[in-house]
Amino acid sequence: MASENSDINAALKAAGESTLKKATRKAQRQIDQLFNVSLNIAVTGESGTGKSSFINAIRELNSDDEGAAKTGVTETTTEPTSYEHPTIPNVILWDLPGIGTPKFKARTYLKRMQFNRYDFFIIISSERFKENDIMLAKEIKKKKKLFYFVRSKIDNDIRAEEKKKNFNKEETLSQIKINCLENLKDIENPKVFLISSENIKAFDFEKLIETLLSDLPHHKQSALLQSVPISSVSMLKKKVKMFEKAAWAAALCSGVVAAAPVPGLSVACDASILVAFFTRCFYSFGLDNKSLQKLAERINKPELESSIKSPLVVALAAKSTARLSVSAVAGGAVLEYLCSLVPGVGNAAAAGISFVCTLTLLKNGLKELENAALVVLREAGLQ
Ligand SMILES: Nc1nc2c(ncn2[C@@H]2O[C@H](COP(=O)(O)OP(=O)(O)OP(=O)(O)O)[C@@H](O)[C@H]2O)c(=O)[nH]1
Ligand SMILES: [Mg+2]
Repeated sequence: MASENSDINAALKAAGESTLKKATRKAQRQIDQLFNVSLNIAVTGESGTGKSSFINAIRELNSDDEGAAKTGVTETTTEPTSYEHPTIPNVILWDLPGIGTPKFKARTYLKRMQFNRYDFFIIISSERFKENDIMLAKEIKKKKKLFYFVRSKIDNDIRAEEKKKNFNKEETLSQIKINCLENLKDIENPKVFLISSENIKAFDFEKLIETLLSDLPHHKQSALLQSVPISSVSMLKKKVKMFEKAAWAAALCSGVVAAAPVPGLSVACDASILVAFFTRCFYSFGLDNKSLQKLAERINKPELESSIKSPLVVALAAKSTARLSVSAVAGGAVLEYLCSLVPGVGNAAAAGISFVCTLTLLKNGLKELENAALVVLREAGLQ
């Protein structure tokens, strides 16, 4: 009984709540947010500026991959097209048609695009920002929505400048940014990011994500963070921290404080939550087969996948759920392996183990996935 109580106390402490009922509710809310909060990203700008390419790059798809946005073709659609993130389906990128002629009022445009459904707008230009971009930004501001300017195709600028004598990359980038800011002087504190969709992880990509993370409401931050490509160790650490913070909630939701049944505790909550939790980490860290194969091709290291020795990665890959949900059927191999991470737990008895044990199991598993992702980053030269 004493150990049962100390287990409940540990759960209450982790939740910062006074009763198990409140703690469980909080945990359920947190897990629901982690898995299901929607994030709608609007990408707009003139034709040919690289909207579709940017969307594909964020989704880590090549333009000829299945489900990728078509690039290099002038699209005639006047409607927004939505693209679900391939592994984090609650994140949707919207490819908006260009604003068109200056006569076409920004206000009408936003109304037609149903501006209210977007969490923020990315306004892309591949040269100077023009009147349309500025009008649009002003109108978005009036609607109290967030907007960011992306100056695209930076790789092209660098390539062109590289040929010149006295080329200095930082100076070139700084000059491009100064020019953008000059174009946007009618906008108060414009946020401008220099991006290449050919090499999404370079230039200002990380700054863009950091800015978004600091501007977005808390519950939206985790959707963004889960879905973005990992460009550095510090980005990976941010992802790890997010999952670490949610681990107590996953432990509690898995119903491990079963010794003291809680009225209102959802019966749907069981060990499959643990598998769903790790499956999210697995995709978010880019450890799934598709992501690894793509990266292996890009960096020309066909042996990349075999450099990952983690049994947890192997077990999660074998489960190979194309889609995941909280109700995902618990993968036996995954659970069995997870249990082996905590001494004394034995084989797949996850449903019967304590809160403290489950939390340890989650943290150990998370550490293993982090280490696997670090190997990938090192192989990709992104350390
Ligand atoms: N080098 C380089 N080329 C890019 C980049 N982004 C886009 N492009 C190229 O620019 C062309 C236009 O890109 P899209 O992504 O189709 O542009 P879009 O804004 O979607 O164009 P519309 O759909 O017609 O409005 C394509 O040939 C892309 O390959 C980039 O960051 N670097
Ligand atoms: Mg397009």
